[in-house]
Amino acid sequence: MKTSIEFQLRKAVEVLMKNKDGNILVYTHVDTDGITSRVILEELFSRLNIEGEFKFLKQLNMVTVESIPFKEYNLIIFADLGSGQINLINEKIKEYNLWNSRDHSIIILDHHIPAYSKIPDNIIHVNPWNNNLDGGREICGAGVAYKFAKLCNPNYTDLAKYAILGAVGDIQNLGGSFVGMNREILEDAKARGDILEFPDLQFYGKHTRPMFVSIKYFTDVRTDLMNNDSKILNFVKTINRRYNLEIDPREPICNLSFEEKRVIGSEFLSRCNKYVPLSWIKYLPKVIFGMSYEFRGETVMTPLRNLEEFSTCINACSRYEDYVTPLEVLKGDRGKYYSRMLYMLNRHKKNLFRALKYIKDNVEIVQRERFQYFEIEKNKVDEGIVGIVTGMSYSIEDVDWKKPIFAIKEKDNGYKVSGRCPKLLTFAADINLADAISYASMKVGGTGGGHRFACGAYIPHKKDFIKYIENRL
Ligand SMILES: [Mn+2]
Repeated sequence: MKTSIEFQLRKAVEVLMKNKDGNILVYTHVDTDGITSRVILEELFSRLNIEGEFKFLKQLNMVTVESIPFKEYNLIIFADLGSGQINLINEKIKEYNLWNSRDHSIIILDHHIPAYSKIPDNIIHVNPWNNNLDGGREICGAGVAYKFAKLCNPNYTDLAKYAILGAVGDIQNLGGSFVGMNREILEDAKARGDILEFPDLQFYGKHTRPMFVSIKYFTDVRTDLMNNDSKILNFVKTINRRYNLEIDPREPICNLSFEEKRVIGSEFLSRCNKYVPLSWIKYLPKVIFGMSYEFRGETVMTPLRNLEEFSTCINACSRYEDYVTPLEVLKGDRGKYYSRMLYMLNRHKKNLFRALKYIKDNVEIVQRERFQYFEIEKNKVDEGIVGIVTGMSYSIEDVDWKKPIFAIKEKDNGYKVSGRCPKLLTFAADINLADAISYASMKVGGTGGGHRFACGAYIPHKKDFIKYIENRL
């Protein structure tokens, strides 16, 4: 039965208020959801006149848990991380004799699948999965942080927009729009006039790319238009003639009228029909049409207007371990940090294209019955972008777009693995990459997890790893 996270949140607020004047340390994760969680909590603290130290934590594991100063703080908050490693935290609390301590508390505000652990009363664990809510779709880390802030003061709905950006970063709107608690949070942001929601095409780059480029790199369904400029131009020309329109394929999608988008979308849909198995056709509208989310306060045709593109800007920094730049831009900087973000975005795009070219030209795609994989040499492709590049590999002819794909990248001590799956396949087939990768990586002594459609792992050696993926997927 679904219950509410409110009860645990109330306890968390009580604990925060009790420790208002104590030493407080906040750890947040480093992706879009983690950084937006931090913005929400920093803003909350400043409004409540609470002093706190804030730190980013890329990964909580057996090594990094040692550096957490549990004894030195009255309250430690983990946001967008902690649930999966709750037993590590628990073990440390025991080791330091802080089990049920009155002077040391921990609050976890997370949405990742929790590890099971019997926890003492001084650990407050807020997580939708504990209430049978879907933490992959209904609320993200920043969403939990937002609910926490709103419980402190119901007028803080201006923070809702960050929670929605966090949810977009975690692709919680995979089905085309937001559901569950995300929907409520979205209504807060809309009521505030901060976020616009409207039906749109599901192509990437609606404010920053010419429309033909958005179509060119659409990989959720493989048609003859993929990577083919002249076919796309013909496609638009034919539509213009047939519907008596004057759509300019060099314009970004945001400049199309609703009617023009509808025509482009339905013509694209009927083209896709020819390329997908019969039983998948009914899922096509979901990958072509969906809701767009935009910050009303940002300028159109900039990379900050559309939330998906904003999240790319954050990744363009955070994937290279620069977390301060997106943090400052989120807090309003449009000077020094914003310029740096644009520079990083440009560099990021170049890196992605270089990495993709390397894979296209140098790497063999190994086909298995239900999936495919490739290996990346040690000094090729930055570790932070392996996952993104794995997803982009669907634009390579040799990659079978109807099967999941894994990339195995060699590191100094082991391998990083990323798995991706075409959107259409996640709707049409019962595929769970997170489950497969966490099983296979555990079998070889590593750790892994993620979502049904995107996953990652670190493994010490790759022997038999593929076999275990094969067994489980
Ligand atoms: Mn998250």
